[in-house]
Amino acid sequence: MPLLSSLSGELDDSAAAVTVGDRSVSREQLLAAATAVATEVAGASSVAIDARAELETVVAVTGCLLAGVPAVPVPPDSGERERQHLLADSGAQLWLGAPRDDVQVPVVPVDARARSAASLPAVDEDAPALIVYTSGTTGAPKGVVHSGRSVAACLDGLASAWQWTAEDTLVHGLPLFHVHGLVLGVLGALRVGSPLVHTVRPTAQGYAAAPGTLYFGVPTVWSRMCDDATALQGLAHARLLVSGSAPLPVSVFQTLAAATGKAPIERYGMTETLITVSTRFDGERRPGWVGTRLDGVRTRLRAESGALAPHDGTSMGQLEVHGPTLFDGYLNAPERTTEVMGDDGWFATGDIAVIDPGGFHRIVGRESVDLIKSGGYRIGAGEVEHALLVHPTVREVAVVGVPDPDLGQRIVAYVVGEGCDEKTLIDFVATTLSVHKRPRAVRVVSALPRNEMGKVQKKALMAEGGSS
Ligand code: MCA
Ligand code: AMP
Repeated sequence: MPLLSSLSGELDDSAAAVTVGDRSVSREQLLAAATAVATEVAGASSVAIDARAELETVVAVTGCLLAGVPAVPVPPDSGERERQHLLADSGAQLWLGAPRDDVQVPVVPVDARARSAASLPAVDEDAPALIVYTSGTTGAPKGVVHSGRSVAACLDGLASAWQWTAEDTLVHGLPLFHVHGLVLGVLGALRVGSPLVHTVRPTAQGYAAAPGTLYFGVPTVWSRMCDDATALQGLAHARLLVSGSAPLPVSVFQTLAAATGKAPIERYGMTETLITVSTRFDGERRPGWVGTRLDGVRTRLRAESGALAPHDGTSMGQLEVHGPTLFDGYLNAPERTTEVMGDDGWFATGDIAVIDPGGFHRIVGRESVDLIKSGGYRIGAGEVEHALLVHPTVREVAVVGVPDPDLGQRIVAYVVGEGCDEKTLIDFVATTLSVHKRPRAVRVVSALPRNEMGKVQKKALMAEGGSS
């Protein structure tokens, strides 16, 4: 079934289908406004969207999908350098959003009240539909290309695992420029037909005030919720509390379960693979474990020796995944795609996992210390290091993610240089890259710890940073 097949035919105009903050549209209004966007963007090779937490972002993405034009969501907190990279690398021909001084391509304003009934040609479900930028261990963010077919496969797998139907109301406030908030949180609701309430920011108070049945959050959101007894009471009508994008601490799982009577659902995925593993509505929910394969997905473990590791619940290996939810490749970087995609169609996730004989998965950690997960955001250490090295006071730098009870990991930069000022350097990263990529702390040191080969010993820095 085409990705947006549920958004056609006779649509309900009496009920709010999508609410963002205090503004709503019905399904019929969304289709009319998105069709207006589709007619504007038709024929473009790709289109950038200023992906603010606003109704217009939902309309813009839907319009691009209806037109069969790849949508490139741009983080609204991105600094100029990162934004320019996304625009240049994606080759976006239009900018959907408010004009910006640094955006040179033609601007198309998006109006959630616009109405068009133009008939649109059928979309090729195998063609690129979304290009989502995500960080690697080094270099600038890479464009992850997904077709309508991979997105639909993921959403159908989740709907089946969670018994997610049009009777559910989905609540979340996650960013609309990543897979979690945009693909699951917007396209999922549109495909399943459930109303969406987006709280603009994923705060405990916002979630508590929005009566829904299905709530999405990253672990930081659930951990903050657990610190707010009143907010927890607001989840009384929830059917499912879903956590993903980073490991959910066992203590948070247990507090949520005890306070709400509902053990959270955990699911695991990546921008490149979409969601591949999840606990099921009618299945076991085990703290610290992320569940079983979604429909059509296969998984296996690759031991350090290169052989496959057994699924015995204790043997560790790098998790490899195969199935219909996988991306088509990195945009303009076939060599990077080859590094992670084998000829046999298996994708190497870079996550270390164990699988038990019943097919339950536990994510043990990441293979590389250079991919940091902070508040559910994926941040490449190399990208932040590169940004800092441009600053005139910095001579050497090493960026690490140190354990953090709220964010999972927090970004700490160790710098060697002359006249380095912590606040100046943090602000410098925030304005160059994205606000969420700035270090929480900068430690000025006389030298970085290196091994005899001259390589920086990041594990030593992580241990030191975690204890201070
Ligand atoms: C933050 N602040 C700072 C600094 N860092 N101020 C000074 N220096 C810093 N270094 C400010 C912030 O701007 C904010 O200010 C305030 O401090 C609190 O910041 P923070 O602790 O970061 O909280 P937050 O802004 O509320 O963010 C936490 C968050 C956020 C809401 C959980 O991290 C978030 O939205 N995460 C979701 C990421 C996500 O969707 N990932 C999915 C990737 P002020 O309050 O004034 O603004 S997709 C994926 O992973 C796969 C597919 C999957 O499995 O889902
Ligand atoms: P991203 O590309 O932002 O989608 O981040 C993907 C990474 O997030 C994965 O490779 C994992 O390291 C991590 N991740 C996502 N979901 C989970 C989860 N439920 N438990 C542990 N790690 C997770």
